[in-house]
Amino acid sequence: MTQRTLILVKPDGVKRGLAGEVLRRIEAKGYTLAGVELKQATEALLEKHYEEHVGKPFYQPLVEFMLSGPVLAIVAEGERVIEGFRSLAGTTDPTTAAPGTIRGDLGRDFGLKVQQNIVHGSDSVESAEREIALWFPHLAS
Ligand SMILES: Nc1nc2c(ncn2[C@@H]2O[C@H](COP(=O)(O)OP(=O)(O)O)[C@@H](O)[C@H]2O)c(=O)[nH]1
Ligand SMILES: [Mg+2]
Repeated sequence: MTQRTLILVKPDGVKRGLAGEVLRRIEAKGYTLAGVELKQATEALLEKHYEEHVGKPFYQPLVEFMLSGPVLAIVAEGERVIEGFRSLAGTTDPTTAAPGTIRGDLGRDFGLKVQQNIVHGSDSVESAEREIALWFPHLAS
């Protein structure tokens, strides 16, 4: 099933110069780039993007972190790319994410209120559609 997913290189990844490394891993896996744009998020956009986390203890720190600099927004395409990119990214906590994954290889804990884990990837077909429409309205299906 050919899918599209929304990937973000978060502000920590962009600041650390890892945007190219993330793109390299997406392309090396064989996925196609359908959209790539450096963007400054807004609070309104993040509230929609992270709607399932509104009200959680890490929500405000997460929003502040995501506003702390530009993100590289990417739409990648391919067979089962949604779960494929989640697998490339690794689990949420970068300290224990498996080596070989983006978060496991490049992320670590800095003792901050929110985990800075370099990338976001949509977690389902529904989230991917919703998130692509938010970040790339012209690519929405
Ligand atoms: N400090 C802290 N940050 C979290 C926690 N859970 C999630 N986050 C942050 O919030 C983002 C969104 O959470 P979630 O959707 O559950 O994880 P993801 O899908 O793996 O990115 C994560 O990528 C982390 O940056 C947590 O328990 N503690
Ligand atoms: Mg998530």
